[in-house]
Amino acid sequence: MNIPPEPYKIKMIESISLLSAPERRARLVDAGYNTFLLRSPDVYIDLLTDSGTNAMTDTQWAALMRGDEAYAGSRSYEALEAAIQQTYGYKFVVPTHQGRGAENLLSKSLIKPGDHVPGNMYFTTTRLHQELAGGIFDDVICDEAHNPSIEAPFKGNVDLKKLEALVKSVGASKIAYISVGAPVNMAGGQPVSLENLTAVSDYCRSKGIKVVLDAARAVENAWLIQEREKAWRSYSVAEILKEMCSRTDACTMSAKKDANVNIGGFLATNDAALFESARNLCVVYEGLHTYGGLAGRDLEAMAVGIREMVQDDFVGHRIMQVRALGEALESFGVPIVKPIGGHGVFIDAKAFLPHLTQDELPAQALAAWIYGECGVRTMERGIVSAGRGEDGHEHRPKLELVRLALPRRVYTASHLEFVAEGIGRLYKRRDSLPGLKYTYEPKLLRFFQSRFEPLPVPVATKR
Ligand code: PM9
Repeated sequence: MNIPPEPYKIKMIESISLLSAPERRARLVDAGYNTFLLRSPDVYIDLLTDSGTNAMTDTQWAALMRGDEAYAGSRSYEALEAAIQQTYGYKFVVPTHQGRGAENLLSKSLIKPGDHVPGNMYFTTTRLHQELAGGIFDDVICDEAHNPSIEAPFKGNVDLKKLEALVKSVGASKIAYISVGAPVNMAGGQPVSLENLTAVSDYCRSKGIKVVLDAARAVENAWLIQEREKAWRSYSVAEILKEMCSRTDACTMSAKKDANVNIGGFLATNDAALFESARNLCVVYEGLHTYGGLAGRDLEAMAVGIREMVQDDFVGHRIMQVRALGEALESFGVPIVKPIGGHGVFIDAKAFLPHLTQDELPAQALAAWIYGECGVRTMERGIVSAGRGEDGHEHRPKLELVRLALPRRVYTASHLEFVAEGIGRLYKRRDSLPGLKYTYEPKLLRFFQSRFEPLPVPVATKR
C-alpha cells in the first residue's frame, strides 16, 4: 500500500478477533441486519465511523488529568475557549456534548418556522434539527456531487446559481442561514474550495444571510485545498483552516472527528446575538454554558486535540491512508466514489449490486453482507439514512453508498489490506447477494435503529 510512514508510534493496544463465518451470520440476524445494532466485540475491523473512535495522543491523555470539574467557571473551559479562538479564529464559544448539540442550539437560535436553510447536501442530524425547528432544507450543492464517478476536485462546492435562484424565489429574509459542510460527508467526503467558500460568503454578506460552517472535518478540507487549489499550495493546514472560518459567521463542530476526542463539540461564532441565544439555550439542553454537557477532563482533551489536529503530517498521513484503502478496493474492481474523500472510502452500492432496486436497500444490504463476509463493520449512506419527510414520503437520494470510515490513528496497512481483500471476494459473488426489507422502522434518524430481513436470494448469473 502506498502510505507514508506513520508520524507516530503505538503506545497502547486493544485486542480484536474475528468470529467464524457461522457466528457472524448469527450476529447479523441478532442485529436485524443493521450494522449499528452489532455488538462491538463481534466486529473485527470497525469502519462504522470516524466519530469518537480515534486514538488520542499521550498529551491528550495527560490533559485529562488536568480537568477542572468545577460546575461553574471551569479553568478547562478557558483552555478550550483559547484553543478555539486561536485555531479557528471565532470570538465566542459554547461547548456542547457533541455536534448535534451545537446543531440544536444553532437551529433553535436562527430558524423561524417556514424559513429555508440551504446547504451543500443534507446531513442526517443537521437536517433533522433544522426541520424540528420548523425549517425547510434546500440542497444547493453542485450537480457533480450526486454523480459517484465524476472526478472533479471540489465536488462539495455550493452551486451559486441554485443558491441565487432560491434567494430570488423565497426572498433573503426567509433564509435563516446557509449551512456549508466542508467536506461533504454524504457526498463521499468531497471538499469545498476556498474560492467557492469566498464566493458564497461574498454573495451571502451582500444579501444579509449568515454563513455557518459544519466544521466536523474542516481540517481535512483544508488539507485537500492545500493539495488541489493552486493559490493555497504554500499555506499550512492551520492557515487555510483560519481562512475558511473567516469566510463564515459561525460553525457547529463535532469534535469527535477532526479534534480526535471520544466525545465533545461546540458552537463558535463572531455574532454576539447568536452567542447570547446559544449560550442561553445551552443551559436548557446541554448543561452550564462553561461545560456544555461535558466533564472538565473532556474539555481539556478537546482543547489539546484542537491544537494538535492542524499538524500537516498527521492530516496528510490520514488522507493518504484513506486513499490507499480506496485504491486497494479499486484493484479488486470494487466501484467507489471518486475522487476518494478525506475520511473514508464510499462504495457505490448501486454499481456493486445493480440487480437491486433502491427499495431493496442496496447499501444497507451491502453493509450487512460485508460484515458477513469478513467481520468488517461499515455504514449505509443511502435511502435508509435519508429517511422520510414530514408527510411520510421517502427521501430518495441519488447516491446509494456504503461508507468505510477510517478512525484516526487506529488501524494499520495490513488491516486495510484485509478489508480490501474481503470486500474484493464479496464483489466476485455479487450477483447472488439479496436486498433487504424493513421489519421495524423508527420515526427519527431511522438508520440508527431500524431492523431488516433479507429478501429472496437472486438467481445468480455465472460470471
Ligand atoms: N457524523 C458520522 O459517522 C456520526 C454518526 S452518523 C449521524 O459521520 C457532520 C458532517 C457529521 C456529524 C456526525 C455531525 C453530528 C454533524 N456534521 O455525531 O452529533 O459527520 O457529534 O455530529 C457521524 P455528532
